[in-house]
Parts: sequence; structure tokens; C-alpha cells
Amino acid sequence: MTMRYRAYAYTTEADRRQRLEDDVRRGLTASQKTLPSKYFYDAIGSKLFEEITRVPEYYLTRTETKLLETLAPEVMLELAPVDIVELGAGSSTKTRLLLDARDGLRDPVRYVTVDVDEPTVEAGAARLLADYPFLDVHAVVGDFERHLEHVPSPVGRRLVLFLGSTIGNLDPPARQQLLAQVRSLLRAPQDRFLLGLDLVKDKVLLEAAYNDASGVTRAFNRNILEVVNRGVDGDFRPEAFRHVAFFNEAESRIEMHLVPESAQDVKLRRLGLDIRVSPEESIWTESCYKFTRGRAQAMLVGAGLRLERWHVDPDAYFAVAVAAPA
Ligand code: AVJ
Repeated sequence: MTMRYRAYAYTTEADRRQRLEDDVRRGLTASQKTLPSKYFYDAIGSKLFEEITRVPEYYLTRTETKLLETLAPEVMLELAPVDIVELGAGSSTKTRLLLDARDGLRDPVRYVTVDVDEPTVEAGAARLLADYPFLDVHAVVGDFERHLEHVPSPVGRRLVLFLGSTIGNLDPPARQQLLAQVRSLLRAPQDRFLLGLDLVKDKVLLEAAYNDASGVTRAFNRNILEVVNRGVDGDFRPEAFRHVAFFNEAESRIEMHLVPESAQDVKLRRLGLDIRVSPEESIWTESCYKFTRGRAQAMLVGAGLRLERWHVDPDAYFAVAVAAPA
């Protein structure tokens, strides 16, 4: 690739393997079994997630994309960022909507992408560089919860992007910690943060989005057991697990679980561990928190940020918040 692409890796294969082993051991020996949702995204899981974004029940991606299309001219021309930092960007498809709106402006822009999956980052970067000659790409290959300190100092007015309701995967302490780090990435009063949030709505609509009729979300959920099998030499039978997803109203989150049809012994050979799973006891694989404007505002304030604008689609399904340093 060209000189306009630089990648810095902050995790090694060995480090990632060790973390997976530790996470699986901790998660599957706890009284409520859990697996961290970041492990959904191997090559197959990433493909399945892309398929989810196209099922009719899953309104999130579609709605956010429309919002961003509408917002892009305002965001890009008013804020005129020359330093864009994106967390968990993957292939950077939504970033393009923003860059397209920079039409006319041809000042150099540096795009810093933070994502764990190097092949995805590299492929996304190659497409961006081909289409946007004014762009430089700096890839921080790492975990946005651990490696934000490696984001380089801004080269000018900065815009930080955290889209797709990815923040919804973090429980309240983890998201406060992340937002505090985002706050420290904003150095100048005119720097801004763009945050995509899924909103609290009718439970029927929420639950349908995570229980699509075509069964893609079920396949996505079960795939985490394939990732575990590969990672720790386990013998889970994913097809023997039911996909369960429901809205926990008190906690304002969708919970996804895997529930075995019958009791089973599972060997996790690399961990030297045998576990027993049973229908009375689920494996909790994901939380997807849903927000209200008030909640979002409070969480931003808690991190030293101020909610400047709140953009919502006509159905009030999804929000894109613009936040500034408080
Ligand atoms: C990647 C966190 C946005 O919460 O909707 C989709 C992941 N899980 N279907 C979400 C997901 C099941 C998704 N996020």
C-alpha cells in the first residue's frame, strides 16, 4: 500500500490467545456463565453481523446510515475536521458518508482508525485511500478499551466517531471509563465527539431486532461457541443451544443468551477444564444497552462532555449525539 497508510499493532497473536483463554476460563466457571461479546467477530461472525444489518427486523444500521447521510454536510462543513478518529470502525463504511460530504474541501485529513482486526482495517483503508486522495490513514490495531492511549496527538481540529451503538455493548462502568478516555482525546474546545446510540422503544420492536425470522442472529450467537472451540480446543455443539434474546427493562438492555437443549459435558482441553451446562443455566453472550436522551446526556456529563446536538430519525429509533468538551 502507499505511504499514506501506517499501521501500528498493539496486540500480538500470543497476547490475544492468552486473553481469550483467561476470558473463557473466567466466564465459563462463574455462577452466571458469560462470554464477552467481542468474541463474536471472527471472519464468520463478522459476515453474519453484516447479514444481520440487512435483515428487515434489524433497524439499527439502516436508521443510523440515513441519519448520517442527512447530518454529514452539517457535521463536515461546520466542524471541518482535519483529524478524524474512529473507534471500532471495522471496514469504515459509515466513515465514507462523512467524507463524501467534504466535497469541495480538499485539505488533507488524517483518519485514525482503532480496530482489533488488521485484515479488516487494511482492506477498509485501501478503499478509503483509493477514493479520497486527501486522506492519510493511521491504523491503531488494538482494542479500543485498552489501546486508546496510542492514538496520536491531533494534527488539527478533531472529530472522534463511535458509531453503530457499539457503546451499547459496554456495561455502565466500562462505558464511563471509555467515555473518559474519549474526553481526553478531545484537546481543543472545538473538537467534537459523534456517538451513535440505539434508543429505548417498544419492546416488541426491540426484541424482534434480535430474534429475526430468518435466524441469522441465532447463527451469529451460536458462532461464539465455534470461536471458543477453536480458541481453547473445546467441544461445544453450537446447534444444541437455543438462541434467547429479550429486553431487560429494568437494566434497559437486550440480553442475548445461549441455552442448551439438554445437560451436556463440555471439554475445554487447552484449559484442562471440564464444565457442565444445563437448560437451567444460560451462557450470557451479549448486552445491548438502549438509551434515552436523558440517560445519554447524564453519561456524557459524567465523562466531562456536554451534549451539543441530538439528532434522531422520524421514528425515534436511533440517535446520533454530538458532544463537546464540557
Ligand atoms: C454491534 C453492538 C451494534 O447491539 O445490535 C446485533 C450487535 N448483536 N445483533 C447490537 C448485535 C446481535 C450489535 N452491535
